[in-house]
Amino acid sequence: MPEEILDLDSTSGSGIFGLPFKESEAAVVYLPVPWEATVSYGSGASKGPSSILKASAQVDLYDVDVLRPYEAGLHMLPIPREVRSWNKTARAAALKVIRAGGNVGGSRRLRQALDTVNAMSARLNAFVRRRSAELMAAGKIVGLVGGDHSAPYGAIQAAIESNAGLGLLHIDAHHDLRRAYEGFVHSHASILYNVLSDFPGASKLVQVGIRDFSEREAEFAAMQGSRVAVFYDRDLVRAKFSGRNWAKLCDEIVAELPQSVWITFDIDGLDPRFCPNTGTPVPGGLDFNEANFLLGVLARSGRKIVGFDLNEVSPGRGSDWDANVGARLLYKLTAWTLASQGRAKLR
Ligand SMILES: [Mn+2]
Repeated sequence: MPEEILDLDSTSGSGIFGLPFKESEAAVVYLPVPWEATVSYGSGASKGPSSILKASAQVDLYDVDVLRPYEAGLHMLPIPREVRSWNKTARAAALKVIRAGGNVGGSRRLRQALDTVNAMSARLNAFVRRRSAELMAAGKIVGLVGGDHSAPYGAIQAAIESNAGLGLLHIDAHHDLRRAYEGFVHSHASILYNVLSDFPGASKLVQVGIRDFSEREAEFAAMQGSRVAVFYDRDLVRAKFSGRNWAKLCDEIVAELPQSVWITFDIDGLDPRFCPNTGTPVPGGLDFNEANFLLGVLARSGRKIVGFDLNEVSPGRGSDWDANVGARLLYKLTAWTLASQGRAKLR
C-alpha cells in the first residue's frame, strides 16, 4: 500500500505510529506489558507502553534503512487490564521487601509479601507466554513492549518453543544474570539467568553494552562457555579508541549468533542521554546510531529476527524524551525485523 492509498494524514492518531491497522491486518503485533513489580531504583517503566504509544504519533514513517516497513501492518494491542492490576498488587508487596533490604529473615509478613510477588510474576509470565504463543501461531511477529526487563520472560519462552536453536541478542547496561535478586525469582535483574536456567532451547546468549554488574554475574557468564558471549562496554570502547571500527565490531557480535534470533533490548543499554529517566541508568553505553547499525548488520547477515522486546522505557515528568527515543527504537526494531524476514525490503 503506497502512502496515498493508506491516506496516512487522515488517520493520524488512530493507532501506534498513527497507523490504521487492526490486529487482523498487522504482520507485527505489539504486546504491551505495564509491569514493574521488582524495580529496585527508579520507577516508571510500567508507563512505557502508554508513553511510547503516545510518542509514536510523531515518528515519521519514512525509514532510511527499510522501504515502507509500515505497509506490513503494525498494531499495538490494548493495555491488558489484568496486568495493570497484578502489577499494582505485586508492586505494593515488593516495596515491603525492598524496604527491608531484601532481607525477609523470620518475618511472616515479609515472607508473605515475597510469596505474593513471586506468585504474581508467575501469573504474568504465564499470561505473556500464552498471548505470545497465540500471536505467533497466527503468523504474527511479536514485539513486546515493557515494562521492566522481567516482562518479556513469557514471550522469550514462546519464541524458544517455536524456533529451534533460537539465539538471543541482548542489549543492556546489565548482565541480568542475578539469581533471585532481593529474593524475587523473576526480578528485572534476573531475566537472562532465568532464561538460561529454565530453557535449554536457548542455544546462545550474546550480550552487548554490559557495564554494571557483580563479580558473580561475570563468573556465571564465563562459566557458560560458548553458550554465552559478552561484549562488555569497556572492551568495545577500548577497541574503538584503539582504531577498530564499529562495523567490524558488529560483524564480530553478529557472527556469535545462530540463524534465528530474538532481540531483548533494555533501553539502558544506550547512553543515558537517550533514556535519562530509565530505572537504572549507567554512564557509557551505545549511541542510538551504533545500536541501529548493529541491528542493520544483523538483519543484512541473512539471519532471521523472529521477534523482539523493548523494556525499561520510563517517561520523565514534564518530558517525553525517553518515550520519543523509545518509539523511534521500536520502529527501527520493527523495520529490521520485517526486513530480515523478507516482509519489507532493504533500501
Ligand atoms: Mn535489563
